[in-house]
Amino acid sequence: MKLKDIKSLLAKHHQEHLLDFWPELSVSQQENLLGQIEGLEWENIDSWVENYIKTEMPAKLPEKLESAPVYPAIASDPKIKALYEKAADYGKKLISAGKVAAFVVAGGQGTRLGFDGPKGNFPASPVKNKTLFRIFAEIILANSKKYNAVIPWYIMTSPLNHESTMSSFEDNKYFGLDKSDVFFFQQGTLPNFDFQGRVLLSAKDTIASSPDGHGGSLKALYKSGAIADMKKRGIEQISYFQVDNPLINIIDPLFIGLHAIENAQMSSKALKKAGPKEKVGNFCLANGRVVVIEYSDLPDELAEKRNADGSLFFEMGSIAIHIISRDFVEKLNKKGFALMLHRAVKKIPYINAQGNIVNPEQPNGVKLETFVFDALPLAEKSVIFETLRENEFAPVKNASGSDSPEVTRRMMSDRCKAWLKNAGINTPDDCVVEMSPLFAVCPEDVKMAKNKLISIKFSDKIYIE
Ligand code: UD2
Repeated sequence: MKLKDIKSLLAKHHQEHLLDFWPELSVSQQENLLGQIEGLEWENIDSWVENYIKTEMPAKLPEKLESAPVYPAIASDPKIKALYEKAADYGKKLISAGKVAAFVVAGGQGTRLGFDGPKGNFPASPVKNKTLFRIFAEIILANSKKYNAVIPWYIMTSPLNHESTMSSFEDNKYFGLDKSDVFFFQQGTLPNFDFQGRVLLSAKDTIASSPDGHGGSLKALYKSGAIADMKKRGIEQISYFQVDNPLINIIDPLFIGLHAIENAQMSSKALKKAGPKEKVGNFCLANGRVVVIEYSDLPDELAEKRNADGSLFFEMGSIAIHIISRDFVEKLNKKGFALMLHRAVKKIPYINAQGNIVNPEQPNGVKLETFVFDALPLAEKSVIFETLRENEFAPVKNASGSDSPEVTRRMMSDRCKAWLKNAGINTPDDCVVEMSPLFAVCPEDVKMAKNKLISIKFSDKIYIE
């Protein structure tokens, strides 16, 4: 585009200030800025400004929200039991046939934890201080060995941490994985705005922007060639998880099989919320489709609503674990789709009219992002499968208190102890246990290896490998 055309485009959308420092820029800086301006979604900017930036639109809730049907964690009904057996067998077949990939979204900033660098580098395990990335890599490696199949791992980063994430894999020799089975790609970004709807500059030649949320993964998977790579490898199902949860069972045959048998396009794991306002999304049903309403968007009266037996009406929380069919992602992208935007008011460093960098002490603008669970209602079929918190959810989010490293480490150790107990081995209360995923990824693995455990003397800290 010529400069003249750019100027009229900016004028049309009230963003002329983006060229305020034009005369001061070098030719390469000018080119850089023009490229960024051309890359903005101009067809959407005015509606974003009207609908998300200038005013805080209350979240639009569907008119009628019902609670969503959930497959229970523990099957007591014989029919469900039989279905679970069939599903687990089918899941194992898919994994063994190399049809399942792992996918972690790791593009977030992790500001709450106060950890410098990619969150995946956070040392999370209770005895060996293994990083989150190492734990996930070992879970994937262990399952590849168990099922004698390649399980490729797709890792979404963002411009904030792409290089540093790649280097931590390089520096650690891919944590034992085959480099050719690890695929990195970056998510997209969205511009940041001030409250008047003006796109902010973070430098005289740079538009302030931030990652477009984990919902951006559905487009980035396609754009990056990850979906094409999966297709080439024969991958049918994608196991989606977040970078903060080391208790994740990345390759769960039962969940994978249930999703596939039910012909679902996008399925979710859920757990019973710790209380009406736990900070997780709420599974609901609207117009026959599964939707997740984020905790902050669910009005108190609905969050507190109870069934006759006293249980919460919306009792199932989303823990951001999904199986997504490759085909679903491909179709969405081929026909075109847009997830709704969510607005976050933030302190955003910017260049003021005098050309100085300002680090605001109060929120001064809006960041926009999309959430992956907003794709659930786009799926014709979606399975929700309950899991138990102690088995599968111990995210590292805050430096202290709930969802802190301390809680995560305790839960990791407690799960190992529960698996040992299940195999008939009791451990002292004050003993901290860590198991290498290469030793066990599920209680049955521990039972099978029981002979190796008999001679272990449990001291205050023990690592089983
Ligand atoms: C998320 C869910 C919440 C619940 C909880 C479980 C949202 C809005 N809420 O809360 O319902 O399931 O997790 O732990 O998602 N990420 C990216 N790119 C981005 C933004 C995030 O890759 O642009 C990744 C990030 O690296 C992390 C994950 O998404 O792996 C979750 O991000 P978060 O920490 O912002 O989500 P949180 O804890 O608010």
